[in-house]
Amino acid sequence: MAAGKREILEMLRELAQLTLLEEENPQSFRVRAYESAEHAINAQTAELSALSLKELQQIEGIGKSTAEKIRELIETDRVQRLDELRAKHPQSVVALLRIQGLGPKMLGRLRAELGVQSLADLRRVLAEQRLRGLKGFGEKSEEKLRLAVAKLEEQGVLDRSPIADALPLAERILEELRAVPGVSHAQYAGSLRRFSETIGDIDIIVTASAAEPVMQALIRSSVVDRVLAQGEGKTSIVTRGEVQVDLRVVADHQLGAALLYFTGSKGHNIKLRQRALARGLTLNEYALSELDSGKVVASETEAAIYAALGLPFIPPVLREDGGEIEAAEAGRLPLPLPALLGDFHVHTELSGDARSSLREVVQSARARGYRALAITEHAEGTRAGVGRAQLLEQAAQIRSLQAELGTELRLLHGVELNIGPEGELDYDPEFRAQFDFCLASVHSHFELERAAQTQRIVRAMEDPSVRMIGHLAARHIGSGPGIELDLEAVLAAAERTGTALEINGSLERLDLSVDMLRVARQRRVALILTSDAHHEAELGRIQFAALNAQRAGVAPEQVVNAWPAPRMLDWLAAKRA
Ligand code: DGT
Ligand code: CA
Ligand code: CA
Ligand code: ZN
Repeated sequence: MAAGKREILEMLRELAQLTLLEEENPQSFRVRAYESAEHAINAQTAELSALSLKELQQIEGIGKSTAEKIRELIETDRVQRLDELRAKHPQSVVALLRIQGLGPKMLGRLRAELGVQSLADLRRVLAEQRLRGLKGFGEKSEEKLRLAVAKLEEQGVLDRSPIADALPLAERILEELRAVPGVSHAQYAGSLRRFSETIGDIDIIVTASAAEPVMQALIRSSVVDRVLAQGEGKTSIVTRGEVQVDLRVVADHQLGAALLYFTGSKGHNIKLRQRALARGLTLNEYALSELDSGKVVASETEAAIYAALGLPFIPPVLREDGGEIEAAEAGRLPLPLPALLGDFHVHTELSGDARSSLREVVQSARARGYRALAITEHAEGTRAGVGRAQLLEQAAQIRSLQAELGTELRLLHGVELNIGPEGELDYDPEFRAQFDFCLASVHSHFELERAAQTQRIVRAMEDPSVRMIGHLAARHIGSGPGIELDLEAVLAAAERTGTALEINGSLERLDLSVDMLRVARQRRVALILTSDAHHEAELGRIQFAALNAQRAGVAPEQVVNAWPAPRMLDWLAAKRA
């Protein structure tokens, strides 16, 4: 099968990453070229395999050498340059780029001078204190790196995949498996379906008329590095990115039981089995059956199995240690959020790192049925930030768009301010006061200590322009552990100042985290779900924020964009307390 858009995008992404390692220079011209080609290809709607070398080069953002590689991929299904780079930079090295403060340059030196080729090697040279002996390194930089590794270890993410990597990978494999003749259903289970932040391995359940072709399709997938195990109706592989995938193929009538079993969690399963036994039933991955006769009571859907156990359907995101079963029995399961009516953290192409036009973003918001939308570019303090003149121009554009739209969708001209180390904000108070909606977020100085971090956030909340704090912990799941905070003090300040806290739906962030939300839901603090979209198609990420809120048991009453439109619009229009 000829390479399509997805394969081309993957190739460009991998080329950018490996070239970064090769050249050891974050400013590399070639890395930039691959990244801009990725954006250019992403925006294409034409059938790419039909484009000639010349036509590819005519696309803005694609140069000759990149166009050649795209044709090479289309024609031969591989790219020589990529194979060379893969041979020189194994996945175990690429994975080290996740460590905060370990850039391509430093990594290059660790490899050349200390032979570091994997996380295990890095741990060893840190333990042996060998970094401090290198020219230009000292005890301090060694200590910093040790801390970064320890923090990731503490989060338990070093040998797990961040959900931002695992989810798209799983979706892609599902798409390939759904195309296999005879497949009636394909879905992921396990920790991914429970929406865990990090994923040990990906579990996939498929129903099909025959198992063999499905297992063959997985083994032949271009994501596969090696096959780990094969058995009757099950196959495990490891991807080139070192992620394990467990596939099980079952019959249609077993789908519910298989999904229930392999979604887990283990604690949830154990409690369910005990409950079954107490009713003279037995539950396994094939069915819920009568203990004595073996007669099947339910197996086709999860809902039927729960019902036979005297329970309502328990959403996967709530299946944890078993406490949710008692809650379900008592009718105390958290309610799902109603339809969301607005998004208050969205970038357009004016921000240096975003790609859709204002009109495209607005169109997408209308299609989602939103009643309010805040456009919030990065403020001038970040690299991708926007200056005053451009923001004023945008304000005028938004006003005229609003006139076209009428009252169907309320547009807010907003901005995402940066919180400086002392809580200082971009522009000046008068300029900030002109915006309809300001959020403020931490994008730098992650290393400050807890008291200073708490202080800077509280200061930002005290500014009269700030309505919401963006991604409070400022973490990147799997790479940046985020800032230390006195959460209670921050929540108290949020209550006192009436500042809302964001639940950021970007899979890299999911911030506030579930753990923080469980504390925040005890307080009178307003929460706002956002997509932090950098492309119109990313507005849908707000659903990930909703899953996080649901996991934490956040009540709809606490969520501004889950309120009825008039109440939400009133809150937006209100002057700060
Ligand atoms: P992970 O992969 O570490 O992120 O977490 P899970 O929950 O996906 O765990 P995994 O892949 O080992 O197993 C998937 C599900 O299968 C798990 O959530 C529950 C079920 N399961 C696996 N092994 C056992 C077991 O020994 N006992 C029970 N009751 N359930 C199991
Ligand atoms: Ca798993
Ligand atoms: Ca598994
Ligand atoms: Zn943002």
